[in-house]
Amino acid sequence: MPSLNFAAFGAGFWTTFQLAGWREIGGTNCVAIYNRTAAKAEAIAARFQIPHWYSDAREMLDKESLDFVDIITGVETHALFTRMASSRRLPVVCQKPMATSVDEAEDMVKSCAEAGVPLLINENWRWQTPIREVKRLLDGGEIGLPFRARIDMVSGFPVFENQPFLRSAEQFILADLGSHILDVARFLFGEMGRLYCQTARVHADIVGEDVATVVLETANGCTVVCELAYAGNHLERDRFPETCIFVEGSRGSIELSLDFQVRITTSRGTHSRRVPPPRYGWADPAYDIVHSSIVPCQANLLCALKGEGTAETTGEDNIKSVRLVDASYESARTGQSVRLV
Ligand code: 89V
Repeated sequence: MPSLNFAAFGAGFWTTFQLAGWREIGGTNCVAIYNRTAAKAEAIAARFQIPHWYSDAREMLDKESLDFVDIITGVETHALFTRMASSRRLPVVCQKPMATSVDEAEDMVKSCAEAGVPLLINENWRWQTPIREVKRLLDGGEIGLPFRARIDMVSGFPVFENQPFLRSAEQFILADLGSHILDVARFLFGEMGRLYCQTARVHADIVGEDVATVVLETANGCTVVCELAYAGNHLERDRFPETCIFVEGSRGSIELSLDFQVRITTSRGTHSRRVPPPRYGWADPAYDIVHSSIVPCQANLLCALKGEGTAETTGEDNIKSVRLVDASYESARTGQSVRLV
C-alpha cells in the first residue's frame, strides 16, 4: 500500500514528537502543516522537510491532496478542525483531550460518522509498555477478580515550562492528565458506574486545579482510586511521568511501581520483572515513557486508517473517557457522587 499523505494541525510541544512517531512507524508522509502563527509552522516544516506550511487551515485543506489529518492543536479547536476535515471526507486523528465537553465530543463523532470517515483519538497513555504488561497480567486471570485498584501519577515536575497554556487553563489536571489516567482506568477495569471526585489547587500562580482524587466504581463493583497531582511539591523519588498501579484481586495482587517494576503476587509467591519502555533518539528524555508510547498508539491508529485493523481509541470509545473527566468536574463542583449508567 502506498504511503498515506497527511497534514498536521498545530506546531506546539507535542507536534515534533508525534511527527517523529509517524516517521518511526513508516507508511505515512506529512505533506503540509498549519499553525495560526506562521513562523512556528515554517520552523517545523523546515525541521521535518514538510513541503508546505500554512497559517490558514481552510487554505491548506483546499490546496493539499490528503489521506487524513492529524490535529495536534489546543482542545478548544478540535471540534472546529474535525468538522473542517470531515466536511471534506477526510479521516481525522485528533489529540487528547478529545473535546472541551461531552456535547462537543458527540458532535465530532456525529460529523465524522455522517461523512463516513474514521475519527481516531491519539490517546497514548494506555500504550505505555508497563501498563500493557499490567493489562496482560490482569487478563491472564492469575490474581482472580480485582476488587480494588489504585492508579497514581503524582509529580512536582514543572509541566508549565513546556506547555505554558496549562498555567491559564480553567480545567487543568483532570482535563490534561485525568483524560489519560481515567482512560487507563477504563482500559484496565472496564466501564464505570459511578464516581466521586475532590480537587485542590496548590500552585498559587495557575488558574485550574493541580490536584485531583477520583474514586470510581466499575460496573461489577471494583473500586478504582485515581490520585493525580502536579502540585510542584518535593517528592523523594519524583519519576515524572511514570504511573504507579496497585491492584488487589481475590487470588493475588499486581503492582507497577517506579522504575517500571511490575510484580505479581499469588499463593505461588512474588514474580517481579522490570518492563522499561523502548528508547527513541527523538524523545525528550524527561518524557521517555510517554513519548515512546506514541509509537504503538499511532501504529494502532494507522492500521485502522489503512483498513487493516481496529483502533482501540476511536472517537466513539474516547467519549466514555471524556464523560469521566466531565463527571469528575461535576462531582468536585457539587460534592456529590455522579452516576454514569
Ligand atoms: O500527555 C500530556 O497530555 C502532557 C503531559 C504528559 C504533561 O501531561 O500534557
